Amino acid sequence: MKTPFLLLFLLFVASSCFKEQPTQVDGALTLTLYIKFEDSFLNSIPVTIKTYDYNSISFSSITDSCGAVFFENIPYAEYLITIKSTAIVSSALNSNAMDTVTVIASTLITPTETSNNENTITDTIYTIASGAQPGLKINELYTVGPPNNMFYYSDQFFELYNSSEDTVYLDGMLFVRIYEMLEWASSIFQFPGEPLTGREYPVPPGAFVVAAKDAMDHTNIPNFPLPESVDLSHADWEFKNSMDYGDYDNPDVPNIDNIEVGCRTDFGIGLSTDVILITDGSDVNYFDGIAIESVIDGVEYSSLSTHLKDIEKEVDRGFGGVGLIKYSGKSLERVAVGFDSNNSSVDFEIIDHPTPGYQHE
Ligand SMILES: [Ca+2]
Ligand SMILES: [Ca+2]
Ligand SMILES: [Ca+2]
Ligand SMILES: [Ca+2]
Repeated sequence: MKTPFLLLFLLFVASSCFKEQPTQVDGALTLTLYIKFEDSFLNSIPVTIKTYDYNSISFSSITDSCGAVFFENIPYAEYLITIKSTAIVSSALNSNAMDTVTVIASTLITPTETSNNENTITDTIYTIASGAQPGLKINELYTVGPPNNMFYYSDQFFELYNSSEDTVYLDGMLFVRIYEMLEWASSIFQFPGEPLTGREYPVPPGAFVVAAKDAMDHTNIPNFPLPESVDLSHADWEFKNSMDYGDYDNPDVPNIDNIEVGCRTDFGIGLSTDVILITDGSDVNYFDGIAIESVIDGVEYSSLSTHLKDIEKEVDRGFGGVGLIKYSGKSLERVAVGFDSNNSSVDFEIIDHPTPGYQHE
């Protein structure tokens, strides 16, 4: 009857050796992380750290009232810090108010031999609003129409930009115009191809995509000169409702088509106030609203500073375009190409002339 006890004893020694080995060999690490969003430290935020150096060990903790989280005596290794949590942050529109947003972070921390002798690391992790991470962005919205006295605005277009390091695919993606909040879409057009899995319509990193309402040269319409309009005859895409027989169709430019049952009009774009989304197309059932998980980017704009938001703050914390004037020929573009903090109040500026396919200076 001695053997089982010996076996258990040996198992115990073996397992405890295995657990202790990493710290004995490479030393221990103490990690102190301060978690911030913009200027504020975030309390009560779960933080997970994970290393692949020792069979995927992970640790989790929650920030204290100072926004700090501590990991003591963990194996000396490189750690991936991940955060995804709702947080109460200062409102983008009213300095006296607070908003609830989802904040995210994903950062690698690598201890270096020069860190210091005690193997302690103190660092600050800056979270961003979910939706602000690199990806396909609505980079420019040209909505107001050119200077003219005929109420002409068919030269509207959107410009997308891929700010990520990966090719993205437009297959099956949606352009959605929102009437009020995600539950109420008022125009919904779809790129051809299979959502999520299609690979027909690539957008390489750093590439622009111009989606015109009508892909024609709007500066050169017979008997209707609009020199301050824009030539969109070489746009990458055009909105074309196949049930709207009067909707212009450039045969050389592929179409983004309406999917709303019974809709027979072109994609609707408000001149000086609206909400425009691009989604991954995984939710095409618009009757019960647009699933927020499917939203890739969303921009709200309004010419009026007193405007009340028409989209959830998880999509856009603010709105751009204050001061936009109808038929002024001006455009709304991100302050720097692809720059997105999920707050269009600071992400966008009004520019004097549209810049389809490139970023303004
Ligand atoms: Ca059209
Ligand atoms: Ca066409
Ligand atoms: Ca965004
Ligand atoms: Ca542009």
